[in-house]
Amino acid sequence: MPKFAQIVMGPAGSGKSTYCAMLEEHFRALKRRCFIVNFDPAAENFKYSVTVDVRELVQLEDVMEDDDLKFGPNGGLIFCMEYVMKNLEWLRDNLEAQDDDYFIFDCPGQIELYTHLPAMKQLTETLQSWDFRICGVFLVDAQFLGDPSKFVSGVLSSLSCMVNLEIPHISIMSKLDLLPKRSKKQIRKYLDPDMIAIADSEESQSSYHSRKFSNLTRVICELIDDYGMVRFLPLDRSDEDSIDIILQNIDMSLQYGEDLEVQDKDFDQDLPESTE
Ligand SMILES: Nc1nc2c(ncn2[C@@H]2O[C@H](COP(=O)(O)OP(=O)(O)OP(=O)(O)O)[C@@H](O)[C@H]2O)c(=O)[nH]1
Ligand SMILES: [Mg+2]
Repeated sequence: MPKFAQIVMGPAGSGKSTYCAMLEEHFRALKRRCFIVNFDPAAENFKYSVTVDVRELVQLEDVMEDDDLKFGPNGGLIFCMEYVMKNLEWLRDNLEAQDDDYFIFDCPGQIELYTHLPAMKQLTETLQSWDFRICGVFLVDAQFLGDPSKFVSGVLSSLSCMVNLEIPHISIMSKLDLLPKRSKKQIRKYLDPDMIAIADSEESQSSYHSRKFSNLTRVICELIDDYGMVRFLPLDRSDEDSIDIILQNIDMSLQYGEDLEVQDKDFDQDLPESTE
């Protein structure tokens, strides 16, 4: 039987850990089981129950206090992640020790991990080699997506993660509950965006002092539009349906439940024919 993993990624403070806590609650309501892996060596407080904790292997604080290493917080985190990659059998032992098969990885917020460093790619490839079906879940804070130029950079960060990891990928616009009602309505146009209209909008045109950059934005928007690869799912803490829709989309990418259906079908075939 395959195992399943959501790899929860995104910039610092985008709401990754809060999303994991919301999922835990939602799974409980659905009477489904999931295990959350804290994959952030710098994390301190948790709003969910941690089943596997990477800090048992390596902690950012120890790395920064080490007189030989002398790392600052960012270099220290990269060191930690490289250390984890060299010790993946630790992860394997800890995942195998659990008696269920659905894991959620709460990852650190250093954006370079998702764009060009090898650690996340190594993680996802290794999980796949252990028979995991995985889905990348990339969160971007809605408050930073509200105007065209910021939106383009949010889209590009999510895209660059998708291209780097080459796994099924879901982009989430998080913290919608923090937006005032009027902005909430406005931001909906960014969920399934018409990139060309966004590039040509007055708002976009007037946000650049230089024609060169507004033209560049248009070309980038056209490219994104051609590939049709960007769609954000909204995450609104005040709306229970939003987490449900997100989970349904992820389940579909993971093909979660299909094996169960096959088993049910096999079981049905074994039943004696109805005598009605
Ligand atoms: N209102 C609201 N606040 C949120 C939401 N998601 C996160 N926050 C708040 O935003 C802050 C950062 O959230 P985290 O979940 O810790 O973000 P993170 O992406 O895990 O952060 P790092 O791990 O440090 O990169 C916290 O104060 C959260 O309470 C949300 O959906 N709605
Ligand atoms: Mg976090």
